[in-house]
Amino acid sequence: EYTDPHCNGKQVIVHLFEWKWTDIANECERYLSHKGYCGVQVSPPNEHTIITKEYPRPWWERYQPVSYILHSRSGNEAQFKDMVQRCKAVGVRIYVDSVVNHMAGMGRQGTGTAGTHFDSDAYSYPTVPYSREHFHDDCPVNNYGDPNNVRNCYLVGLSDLDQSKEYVRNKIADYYNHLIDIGVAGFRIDASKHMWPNDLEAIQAKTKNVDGGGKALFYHEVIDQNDGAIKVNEYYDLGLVTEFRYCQKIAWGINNFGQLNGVVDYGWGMSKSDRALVFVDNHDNQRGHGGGGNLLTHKNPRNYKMAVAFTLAYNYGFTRVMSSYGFQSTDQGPPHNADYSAKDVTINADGSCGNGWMCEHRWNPIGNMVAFRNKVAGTDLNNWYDQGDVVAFGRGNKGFFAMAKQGHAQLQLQSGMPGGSYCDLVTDCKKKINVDGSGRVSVNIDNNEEPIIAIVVDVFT
Ligand code: AAO
Repeated sequence: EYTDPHCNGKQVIVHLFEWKWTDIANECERYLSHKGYCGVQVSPPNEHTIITKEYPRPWWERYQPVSYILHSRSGNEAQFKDMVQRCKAVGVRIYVDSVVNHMAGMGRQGTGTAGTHFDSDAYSYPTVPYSREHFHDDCPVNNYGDPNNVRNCYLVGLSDLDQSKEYVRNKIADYYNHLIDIGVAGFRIDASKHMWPNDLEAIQAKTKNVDGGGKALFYHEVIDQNDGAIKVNEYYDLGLVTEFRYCQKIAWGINNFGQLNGVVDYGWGMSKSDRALVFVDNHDNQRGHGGGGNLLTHKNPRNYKMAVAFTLAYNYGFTRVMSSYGFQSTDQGPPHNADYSAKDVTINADGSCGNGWMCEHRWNPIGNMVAFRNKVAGTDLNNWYDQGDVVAFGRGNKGFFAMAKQGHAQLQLQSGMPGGSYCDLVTDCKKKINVDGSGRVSVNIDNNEEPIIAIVVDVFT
């Protein structure tokens, strides 16, 4: 695992995609801090375009910056500051999805969510300010085999900033430092693949230390599926890298348990564990927007729960859990009010969410596995077992995990754990599991929607 030094050993962040700042602050206090989540990846907080042309207020309007003013669909600067402080007060960090490769799409102009003006064809962003000399020439990214094309041209027509310019580096670093001053712990770097590592290194060098000392956590979005010129290891010195191949491997593995042993074998060139940001799906590929292939998402809940629970129990990478909203159209923005502001996240009596929010991060096989991953961090994988549709393994002498696609009665296995009666995390402790003095465990896995069991030290009945 990669242990972000600011997370006190906690191992999991959650992407609360398109949530408003007020709802995130509430979720930190009422749920995330109790479950041991390290932090939240929030949607881009900077001023962005207001798009109605192709679709009424698509989610992707937030990936077209107009300025670095902290006023977006999720709220204003005061609400953002309140969220950061309230989450931090309960030990939950905020990681900002930062869009610094580009500004708005060519052919767009008008005012952004903070009411400031822009005109992309004129390269006019007066609020930053950026003008023509701060952008690359307008060529399309159309050859992923050529690093110069990928990094010096326009991704899907988005006006491409030239981060080799000291002025541009300073503007981006100022944005990062403003957020660090507010108390943010790190950043997702959007479209990192489209920026030169040495430019990114120069920008990161200009950032302040975060509270608690040391640099912010930077994790870079680099889609590397072994089919382009740009490789994840080019970014290893800059922080973590998103490992998109894992999304496909875990989907295949859940469809064929025999493939789960050594699921991250390095034959696929996957990021080494201490640099990998690992996830089952993300906001793009859950809707076919990049990093494709056959994937598991909340739309296939039984297999998705097994995939995420396995990912949190396994010993690879620093993990990010996706938290979505229901959608029919792949362009559809968050559940919204008449003015297209995101609807409040409501919490039902059973702990699930209402108003169209999916809240996968609250499902027992996911939310309760965060404590498992935190407790077993640093331990090895042992007692691996996979026969037919059953997979099980231990983590040091701290934890034991098993899943069975058709359920399984009377499974006798070695857990590696001390004897005792343990709470099954997946049933939120309704099921107790005994480990005898020699570490043997006898489990019955029900053939239901969550055919999984997980036990961990310090969580006893
Ligand atoms: C919107 C409109 C556009 C319009 C544009 C500007 O959709 O028609 O031209 O505005 O006006 C998001 C949306 C975009 C949206 C954009 C701006 O997805 O549709 O454009 O906001 O509003 C590449 C990048 C990667 C990027 C991904 C979407 O490398 O960084 O495209 N992701 C991030 C964000 C994303 C956001 C942006 C970047 C822009 O997460 O939400 O876009 O800020 C290959 C390459 C990948 C490449 C994909 C693109 O992947 O390797 O690098 O990602 O193609 O589809 C297999 C292959 C794999 C391949 C994949 C394709 O898996 O193995 O190599 O298939 O799915």
